[in-house]
Amino acid sequence: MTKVMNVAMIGGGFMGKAHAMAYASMPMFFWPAPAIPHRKVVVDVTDGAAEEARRRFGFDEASSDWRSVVARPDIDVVDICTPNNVHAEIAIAAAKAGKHIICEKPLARTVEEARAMTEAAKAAGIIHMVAFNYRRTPAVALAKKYIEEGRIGRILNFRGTYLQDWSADENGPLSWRFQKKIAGSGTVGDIGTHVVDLAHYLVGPIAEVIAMTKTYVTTRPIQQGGVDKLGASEKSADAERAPVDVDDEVVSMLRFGNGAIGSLEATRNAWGRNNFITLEIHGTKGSIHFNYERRDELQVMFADDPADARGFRTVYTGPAHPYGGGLWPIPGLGIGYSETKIVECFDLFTAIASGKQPSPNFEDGLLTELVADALLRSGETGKWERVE
Ligand code: 4PW
Repeated sequence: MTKVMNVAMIGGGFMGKAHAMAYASMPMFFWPAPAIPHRKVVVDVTDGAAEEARRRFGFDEASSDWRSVVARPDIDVVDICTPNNVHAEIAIAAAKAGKHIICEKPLARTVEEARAMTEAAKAAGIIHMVAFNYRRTPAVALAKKYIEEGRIGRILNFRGTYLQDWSADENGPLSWRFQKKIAGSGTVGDIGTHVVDLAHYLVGPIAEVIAMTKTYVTTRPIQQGGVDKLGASEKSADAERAPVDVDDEVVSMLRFGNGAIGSLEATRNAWGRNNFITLEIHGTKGSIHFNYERRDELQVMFADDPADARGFRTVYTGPAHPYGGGLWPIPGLGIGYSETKIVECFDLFTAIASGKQPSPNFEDGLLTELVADALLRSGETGKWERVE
């Protein structure tokens, strides 16, 4: 009989929605499932918000007290879907209580917090995961497979971008994502870290970076109401404004430990770009290109194709590709954001069932934080900074 495991989800906002859908759907896709996640308790900041999340997301119970919930003996997995400022405190308490943990990205606000979380998780011997979901897109996992098989040879260059426009409007409110004390950093932590995770997954550890960081919108209207809706939040040119103390954009060059070079750009101020994660990887025997806005597709070029047939071809991911057995039966039916979260959930419970750490786990999340820290430092110094 497949084991049922009780989940306590802390945070019932945007990520809570994505994770709750994954808990419900994962066994419908991946069967037999490694375990059946049971939506036991959802926690939010007030009793009212928690109760609303309970009804909406299908949990048995609601609570506004995460401390008592993570200590409950009937909870197997703690899922941290909160803003970044409480990741460390919740994760360390959950680890001490012996719970498996999935934590939304970035792992923490600072390297120090990420290190403390990693040490607590390792000391507790629990399974831990950071929710960098984009590497779970089947086309990205297929790129990884081609690279591991040597199909594009030795990697020479990685170009990664993550471009959005939801913060380009200067009257978008000063949500937690623009406050260093809550978010840790701006674009670098929020979306740049996704590119770092993809670079580490596909190429290997980044050893050194040089970066420019820039804050374009230096004050924003104070947010009315507590809910962060990214670009869909209400805008008000007349509201009182307060300073933004995080970066809007990062443009950088990378040196990888294995000798590859590359670049990373991330911004939330690029009008017309939505979830424009692009990867282009050049190797000695071919190239790979991926654009998340066309996430069913992987563009590949193999240099040993006959000269008259050389060029990028489009592979539509489906049953023949990573995770294909659990997802949809023919290529092109459509991979979405939800599917990446369902695959993430499958990998988490597979790790719990097997006792083998998944990737990215907290150690990988800490490495990503070290790169984020180097990018921010280089943005200040204008010099190459080592990832220490
Ligand atoms: O992690 C990212 C965010 O914080 C995301 O995947 C997209 O951009 C959605 O919200 C923000």
